[in-house]
Amino acid sequence: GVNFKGLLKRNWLLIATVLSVLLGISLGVVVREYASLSHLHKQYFGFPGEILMRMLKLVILPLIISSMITGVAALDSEVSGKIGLRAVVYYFSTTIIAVILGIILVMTIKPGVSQTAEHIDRAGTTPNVTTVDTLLDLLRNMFPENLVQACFQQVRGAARSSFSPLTECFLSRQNITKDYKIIGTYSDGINVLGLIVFCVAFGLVIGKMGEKGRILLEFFDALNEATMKLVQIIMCYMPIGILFLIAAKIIEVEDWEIFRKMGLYMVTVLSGLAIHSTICLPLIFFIIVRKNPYTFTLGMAQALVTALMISSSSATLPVTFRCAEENNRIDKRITRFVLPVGATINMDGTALYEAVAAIFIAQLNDYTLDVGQIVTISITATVASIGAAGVPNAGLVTMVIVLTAVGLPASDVTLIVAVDWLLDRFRTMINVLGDAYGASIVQKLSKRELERMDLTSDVDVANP
Ligand code: DAS
Repeated sequence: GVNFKGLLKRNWLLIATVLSVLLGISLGVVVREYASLSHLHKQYFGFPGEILMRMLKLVILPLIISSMITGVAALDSEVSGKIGLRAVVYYFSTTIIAVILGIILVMTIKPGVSQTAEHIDRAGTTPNVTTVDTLLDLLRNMFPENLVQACFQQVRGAARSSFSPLTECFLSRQNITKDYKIIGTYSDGINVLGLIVFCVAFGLVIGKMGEKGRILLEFFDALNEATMKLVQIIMCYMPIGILFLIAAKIIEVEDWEIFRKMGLYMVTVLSGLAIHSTICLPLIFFIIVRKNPYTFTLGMAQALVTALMISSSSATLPVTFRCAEENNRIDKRITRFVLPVGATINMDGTALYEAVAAIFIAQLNDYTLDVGQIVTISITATVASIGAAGVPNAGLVTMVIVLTAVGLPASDVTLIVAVDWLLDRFRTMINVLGDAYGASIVQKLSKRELERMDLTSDVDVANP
């Protein structure tokens, strides 16, 4: 028979988290109905959740640095090159599949055809961001000019001047500070992409240094272990944080009516995400890894719930690590290398969402798209998803690129802002799931290299 006690013991955190989500929702509904809280009190109410977010964000920096450096240094440069290439191929192909799926769905369901844009409020003016700008920005971010600065929020003049009144308005509505960088991969003030590029280079060099490099490697390895221990402690606080996070959100939302108006659009996005995560990704996983994909998804449950609650791939990263390594037993040499990169550039959910939203807006405007424009949408949606940081609502902001590329009024992102807080959660969840599947697939494809390394290396730093 099933050992219920054992099951309960092993999954207590997951069970507690799911319960706290349900409890949080009910608490939110009750407080909303029976108590009228002032703005200040609403803020106090969300405070325990705020602390959770702060703790998760806190560990991002040491986690990314230590895991990337040890991840790369533990492999030899030839092997890490191969693994990196495999990861990138996986990221690209799954993102494109997600985009195509989104396009097919939005063209069949046609959520925007029955209603016109006039029915939904619009405001703002057209900003001016081109695909080239985005790509250049992405490259610039890869090469930070100052390592310390890359760990802080940093806004470059050039990018700043391309902010439009709309983006400004959007940012203030989302309570994002005015200086927040729109395009690129800044995640809560950390230039994640820049750090990743630096750590890869640094790790490669350390790996080649032999005995002398060993001290550094052991240092970062210890840092990594210590950080993961901290994560374990933070996770114990998670149920409480999440309870108040979701309750506060429910109390705060002003316009529930909009969900009825935007129903079909939301159904399109959500069914796309559902199909991608329950059919497309599992199929690819099964073909390559030959294991039950749903057991794998279940192993990621804690990370998925976290992503759903906090809408940020970067802040979920610590939990993603734990689930991938502890529950799904993915090799640390792979996760350390593949997960941080995935959380930054691999966003299937975001790409799908961007394609659907762009075509939805075209439909609202009675704007017929030709084949060339649809291809443009698929390419720019992919670029926009790579460029989006792993923070809440990032995908909505990079939407502007997709819209301007096909000549739609970029200000029309305001049409979909109101429901974004909900869609954001779900697409972030799919982003995280895609990263995890990716790590497992890359591990399977790199089996031979990993086995060869096990034979040759005397002491295994990654898996002591
Ligand atoms: N919420 C972001 C993430 O962390 C991306 C997005 O806004 O689409 O994955």
